[in-house]
Amino acid sequence: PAKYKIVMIRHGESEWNQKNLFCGWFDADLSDKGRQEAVAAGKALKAEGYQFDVAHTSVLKRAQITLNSILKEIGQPDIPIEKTWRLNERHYGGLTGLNKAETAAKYGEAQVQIWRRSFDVPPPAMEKDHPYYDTIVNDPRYAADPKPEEFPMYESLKLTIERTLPYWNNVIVPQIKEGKKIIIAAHGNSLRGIVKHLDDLSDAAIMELNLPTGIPFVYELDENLKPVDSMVFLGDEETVKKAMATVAAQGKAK
Ligand code: DG2
Repeated sequence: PAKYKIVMIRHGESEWNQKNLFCGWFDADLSDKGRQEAVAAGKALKAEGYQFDVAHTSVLKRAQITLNSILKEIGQPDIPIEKTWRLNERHYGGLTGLNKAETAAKYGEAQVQIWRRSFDVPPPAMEKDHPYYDTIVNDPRYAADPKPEEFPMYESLKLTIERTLPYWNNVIVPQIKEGKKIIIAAHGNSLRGIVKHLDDLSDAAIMELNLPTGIPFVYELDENLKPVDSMVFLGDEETVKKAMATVAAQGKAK
């Protein structure tokens, strides 16, 4: 039987999602549509009576703004919010800032699919002359953490999971076991990492999963934190399917 419940959400559409650019650690804002998605997510959670004791998010504003807007809608703007780079989006390396469709036209859709969805093939590294290198590497929010030796210049999903799971295991799991009600607002690929872990998906199976922006999903877990119910979206099936297909199609050459 289910003992625990946890809610997760990928941030609403960002300005870079809208422009179809690889975003990674670039701190893009939400688009107007993304802001609306965040409000709608909050209303959907409110309608189902969700309340939380603590929230977890990344250090990137698209996730934080989404979370704040949800907490406002459900009337809980003041609960503790824990922010960590370990929930950041996967670092898209040298692809950061490139248009996904243009990249597919240039390198082929198959290559872009490998960069976006393969489990362990990383994107090319972000070199020092990359237009966003300084903005990201010298961002004061990373002054203490991650340490220079663990600061990524690129990440595959595998590498993303290796830095996200310690946070899940060491910070979130103990809170779940204390009975805390938790919401996580994060990113397409940091959440795919958590989903892969919880559902014990194979490296091949996780390639097929595209998380839609701004639609909350719920896990019900048993006492051993094994899912009793996985990824139940708070949205009608048709809308969720369409939103997932839209994300998948971002890697088409047009
Ligand atoms: C997107 C995900 O991340 O891209 O970095 O471009 O969730 O922060 O919008 P998010 C990005 P894909 O892996 O779906 O291409």
